[in-house]
Amino acid sequence: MRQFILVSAAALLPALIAHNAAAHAVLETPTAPAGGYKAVVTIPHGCDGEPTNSVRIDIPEGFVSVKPMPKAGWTLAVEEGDYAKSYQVHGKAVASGVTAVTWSDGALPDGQFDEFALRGTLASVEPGQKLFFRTVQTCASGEVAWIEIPAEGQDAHALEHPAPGLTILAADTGMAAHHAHGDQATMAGDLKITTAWARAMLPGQPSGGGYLTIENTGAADDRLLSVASPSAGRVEVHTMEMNNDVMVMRPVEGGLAIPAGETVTLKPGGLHMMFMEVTAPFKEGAAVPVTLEFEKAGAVELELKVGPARGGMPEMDHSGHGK
Ligand SMILES: [Cu+2]
Repeated sequence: MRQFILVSAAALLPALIAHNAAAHAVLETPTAPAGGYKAVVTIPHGCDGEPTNSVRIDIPEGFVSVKPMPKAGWTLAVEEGDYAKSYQVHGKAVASGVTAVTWSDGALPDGQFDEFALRGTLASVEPGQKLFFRTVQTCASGEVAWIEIPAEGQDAHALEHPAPGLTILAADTGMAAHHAHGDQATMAGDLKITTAWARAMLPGQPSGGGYLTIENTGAADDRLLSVASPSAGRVEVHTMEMNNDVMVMRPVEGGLAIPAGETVTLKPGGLHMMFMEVTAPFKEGAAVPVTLEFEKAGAVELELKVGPARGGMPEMDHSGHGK
């Protein structure tokens, strides 16, 4: 039987977890790596039954060179200004641009939803960082302001009108760049394991995430059968997918295939190890020992260096690695 796990906001990636998508203004795509991004904010209902006449979205710092999409039946207005700093976009410095967009003179009935879109570039953002698109919808006699921002570690469910949030994902190019500055490998038969790290856990977070890259340099398929750690009562390998704005994690059943000649990457926002029944929350700078049990390569022991709770992986010195 398939097991589905709906993650609470306090779990692995607190930022990724969406609220009730039917009731809140949300981003259609709530996770993205640095680079080009299309922000689509969904307005789910009116103000206390009244139709929505205008929608204003504040552009968060770090989302630059923004262009709004015009909508038939709505008047489009943009506000421009200086950014908090200068960004490099395609080799050029960009220091100002669109800071807010308003679509007005429209009439979106309470019983219907609509989407308001912007394109731009996510610049100078770090994996794990959150950007909030404060959104205010105005009706004839009231407004709904989706402008609340969760405090560090706070569950977004606790907010009545959370601002639509975007979580920055690690880019593959970032991983490659990291390898280039000296990530050493743990070898086990034909398997080469690199970039082994875990995220520091926030107070109250029930489970922790761990990541690594496994390259099968041999001619035979292998399989990661299980993971164990003295730091956790149970460790599972999970897949992670967005499904209607809700992050769904599922245990990988029957082991994780490591096909001959291929590389399998566990990283934030995708495949990951999940540490449950954790004895003490992972602290940045510490190491989490793990034993990986492979079908062919056998048992492999290594340590995951603990990086920040948010943001990218740690700088690794690998002094604690077996080789
Ligand atoms: Cu998980």
